[in-house]
Parts: sequence; structure tokens; C-alpha cells
Amino acid sequence: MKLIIAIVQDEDANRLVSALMNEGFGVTKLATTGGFLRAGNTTLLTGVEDDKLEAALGIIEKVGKARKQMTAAHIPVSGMASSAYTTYPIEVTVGGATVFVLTVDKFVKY
Ligand code: 2BA
Repeated sequence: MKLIIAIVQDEDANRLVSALMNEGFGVTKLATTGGFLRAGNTTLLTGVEDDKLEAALGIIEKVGKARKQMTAAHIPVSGMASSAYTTYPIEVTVGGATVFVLTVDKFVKY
């Protein structure tokens, strides 16, 4: 058996929990904080049988993988009142999953 520890962005967490549970995987969701940014992220714990490991990792990759997304940037218009802004589209990277896979020595439920 393996234990997958997946650290993902909060915005991906609920979709990832649902996707894993829909495929029959058990999930524990922890509210965590990244050491570098000191910002909230989510850590998911999933225990899987060895022959299901790649299927679970595939779901995590599909849902949590970093991808490009268009968003609107708001910039002040120079020479105008301070409340005047213009918007233009910019591409940002969202998502991303940091994944550890550990071998489980023993798994019991009491
Ligand atoms: P990622 O490398 O994608 O890491 C995302 C989050 O995954 C991290 O959040 C941390 O919570 C966890 N994580 C990553 N590697 C880990 C490891 N080896 N052990 C345990 N947990 C780990 P943050 O620490 O807040 O980092 C957010 C992002 O800031 C990182 O994204 C990376 O792009 C950047 N970053 C992290 N440390 C950096 C550094 N020393 N210098 C420059 N950029 C850094």
C-alpha cells in the first residue's frame, strides 16, 4: 500500500477530493500553509493499493496540474483621476500539485 501526500492550491482542492472519491479513493483533506509564501494551501492524504497508485496519480495530475489561464489585469490610467482603471487580458499560471508517494508499512483501522 502507498500513501499519497498531495499539496494543491485551495481552489483545486474540492474538485480533486470529489474526483478521487468518485473513483472510490478515500481522502483526508488538511488545511495547510506553504512555508515560502506563508499562504494557505491544501494537503490531501490518500491511501491506495499499489495497483491503484497510477490511477490516483492520474486524477491528481489531471485536476491539479499547473495550467495557463486568462484573467483581467486592472491598471491605473496615467493622467486620470486615481479611480480610473483600464483592464487588459493577461495569462497567469494557476494550479499545480506537489506530490509525495510513501510506502505504508502497516494499515489498520481500530
Ligand atoms: P511549489 O514548488 O509548487 O510548492 C507548492 C507548495 O508545496 C509549497 O508552498 C509547500 O507548501 C509545498 N512543498 C513544495 N515542495 C515541498 C517539499 N520539498 N516539502 C514539503 N512541502 C513542499 P510554498 O512553500 O508556499 O511555496 C510556493 C511556491 O513558491 C512554490 O511552488 C515555488 O514555486 C515557490 N518557492 C518555494 N520555495 C522557494 C524558494 N526557496 N525560492 C524561490 N521560490 C520558492
